[in-house]
Amino acid sequence: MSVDDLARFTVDYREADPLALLGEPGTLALIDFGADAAPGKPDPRCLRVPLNAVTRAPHEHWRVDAPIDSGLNGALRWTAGGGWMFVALDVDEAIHGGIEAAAEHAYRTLCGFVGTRAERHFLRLWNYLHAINEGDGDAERYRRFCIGRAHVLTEHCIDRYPAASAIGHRGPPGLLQVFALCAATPGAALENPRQVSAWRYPRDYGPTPPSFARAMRLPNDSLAISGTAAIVGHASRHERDLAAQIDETFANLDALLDAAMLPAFDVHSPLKVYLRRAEDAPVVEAALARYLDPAVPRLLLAGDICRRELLVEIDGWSQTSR
Ligand code: 3EB
Repeated sequence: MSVDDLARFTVDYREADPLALLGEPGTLALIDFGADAAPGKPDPRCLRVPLNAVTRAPHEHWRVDAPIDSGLNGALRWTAGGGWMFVALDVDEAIHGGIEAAAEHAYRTLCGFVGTRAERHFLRLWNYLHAINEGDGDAERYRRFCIGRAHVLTEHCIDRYPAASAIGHRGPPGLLQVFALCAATPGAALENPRQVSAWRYPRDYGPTPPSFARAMRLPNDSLAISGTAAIVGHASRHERDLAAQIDETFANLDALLDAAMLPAFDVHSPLKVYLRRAEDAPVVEAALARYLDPAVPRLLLAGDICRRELLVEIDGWSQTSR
């Protein structure tokens, strides 16, 4: 498939009734947020992310201008249309014997399935794991997750990493959720000039560096932005200083937009802001009001950042109108 054959793809936060959203033509995915162990809806387009919204809780609506196919493949759910694909998997660590093996299983399942599809290019991945900072040093669960993920990506010879986020949830213990946006044409990864590429982090941060790109230029020219925090070079800055971490995070986001030659975030740039401490919401919202146009859609979620000293992380999209 060539880029010109891809349908329009957009992501929005929507307050509407979920049934109405599912009824809209071209609904590729409908994501809602809540750490209570609500049973997933059987519709493969529906995904419950196990993070509580700190303020309002809209739905995240992925849409393409094309008819949708969907299905279940064991525990894996997928929907596809117009050259785009949503694929998601919830894994129970207890069945696999820990986070590292669960990450391997999740990535092996996803890579195996995606490799059979026309939409075989991973563009953007989300990883939500329980108790991400539990364990000390190289036993920390995030580091074990990185080992399992990297193992499978190496096996599948995926060395051009997609954009990603990895956040700790406080939902069901042992739940590892991984989901992705894929497409029939590849994107172009983009790194942040203020940051060392994550896959080149030195040994201090774990035995296997994290496998992700700072951002991915989608084939429709939108930018998928990875989880971005107060990391400069490879080092965390402003330990436990919320206001300074937010400033540094926006310096990183600005540098990324500059590198992508994109203007400031606007109404088409839905952002997620992950807060380690939900009670920081008022301070964070005030800071967001200083940095962002009021039209920028933002969703504050309670979640843990993969380094203990970090209090806030932001990911999101800068979308063209295509
Ligand atoms: C960082 O910059 C913060 O392991 O997939 C951000 C985005 C982070 C993605 C991942 C981790 C991941 O290193 C953490």
